[in-house]
Amino acid sequence: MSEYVNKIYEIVIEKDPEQPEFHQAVKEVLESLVPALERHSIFKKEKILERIVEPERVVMFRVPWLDDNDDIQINRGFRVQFNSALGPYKGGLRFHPSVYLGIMKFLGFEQIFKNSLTGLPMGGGKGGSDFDPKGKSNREVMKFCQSFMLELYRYIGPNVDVPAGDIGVGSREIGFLYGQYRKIVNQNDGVLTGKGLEYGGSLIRPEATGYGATYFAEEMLKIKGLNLKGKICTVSGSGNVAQYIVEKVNQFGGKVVSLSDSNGSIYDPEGINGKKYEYLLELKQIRRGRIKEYAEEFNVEYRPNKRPWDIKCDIAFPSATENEIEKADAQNLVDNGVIAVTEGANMPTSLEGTNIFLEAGVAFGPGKAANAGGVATSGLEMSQNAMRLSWPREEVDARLHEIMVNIHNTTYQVSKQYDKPGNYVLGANIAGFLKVANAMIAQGHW
Ligand code: NDP
Ligand code: 2IT
Repeated sequence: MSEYVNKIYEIVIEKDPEQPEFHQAVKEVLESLVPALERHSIFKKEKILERIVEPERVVMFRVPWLDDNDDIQINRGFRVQFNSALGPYKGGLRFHPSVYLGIMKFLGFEQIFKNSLTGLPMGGGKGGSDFDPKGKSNREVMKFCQSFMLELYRYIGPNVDVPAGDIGVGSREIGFLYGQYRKIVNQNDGVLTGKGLEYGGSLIRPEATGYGATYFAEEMLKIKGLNLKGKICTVSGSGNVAQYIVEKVNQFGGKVVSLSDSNGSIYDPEGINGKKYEYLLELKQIRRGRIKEYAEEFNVEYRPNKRPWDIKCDIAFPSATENEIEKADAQNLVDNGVIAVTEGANMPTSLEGTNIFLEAGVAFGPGKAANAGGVATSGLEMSQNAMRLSWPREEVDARLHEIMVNIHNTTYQVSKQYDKPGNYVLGANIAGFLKVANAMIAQGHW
């Protein structure tokens, strides 16, 4: 069976040789699926792998906008509608200069299995642009979002495709995008998630990815007879996901000692909490400043161009971007006695890094399981919009918690069924895949 899987992988590389991030995401999933394909011969016969690695549809478009000097700027926009077997395409929009088709496809591919794991009826998709919001005025960001939506609106809809945020797309951008969508279609149908509370957003959606990743970490620790209390945690990134991991880890009695951005990291051995945490939220959410300012304000170590992975910790939460834990970083973490690694970001660990964690017996929560709380709560936002009501904070949080516990238990059970107890990579890939594959078979060849 592994020969068959290798053949599929070679075809993927041959078709799009310039998309290494997509190859990496496919490789990880395919390798995990080998034992499942041996148990279920129908998937090969139905050519599920050949079908699942090919997006159902890819839209690429020009995004022209006027900057503050009245110069015309041109960016490229994308929406990859990867798989709709389980429901409307669902997944975030990323605005970052590194965005190209290969990044969009890796994220869309991951999203298929992640959304499947949530148990909610959502297919997988992803979109975005190579636009860089950094250093742009509010007005420029609005102009860009309006132009982006002027094209995207044709391809989305509450029963078709429901985008949300990701890197560079937060509540400000979702507001501008939704305002433009409504203006064009004259419908208040909630087509984006992550909306503001005043116009159809859900309580807890901003916090959901970070809270969910922390709930997932707590469940992995529980299996080992441990919990987060008193644990030293390193977190990378300092955006939406990282911020709410810090809050939840503090609530569970752990201590977060690092954060980072694309310029460097900070090390605060006393923990990022209390007034320092409030400062962080203001710095990042309102002033849009750099993490270096935290180090200056509180007189802690700033480490230019350095990731946090050489800092001794019990739990690591990579929550910035893909491949931020490479082989040497993973080895550092293991050598320093890390117990668990929970991926807040999408594919932050390289394949070599992942193997180092798995071989060392580290509890390793892959992104498609550990960070699924964000999209799950987006699913809850869709439900509330459809019913035209809003649930209280406690109710959304309780549902999020229940979903994360279920994802943990499902992935753990599947890892046991396949004789690799505690291998959450295998568990998440097989569990996520089986549901999608069965739904594809049931709906015929298309
Ligand atoms: P934000 O834009 O809010 O924050 C991103 C953070 O990561 C910033 O601190 C940013 O630093 C840093 N970062 C981004 N790119 C790089 C890079 N190339 N190198 C180093 N640091 C980088 O995004 P989110 O917090 O929403 O997303 C973080 C990760 O979580 C992404 O992988 C995303 O796909 C994933 N994710 C997000 C979900 C969500 O609901 N938002 C849900 C599930 C996963 P800087 O400011 O310098 O760019
Ligand atoms: O990667 C992700 O799961 C997200 N960026 C969130 C997607 C969503 O639709 O909420």
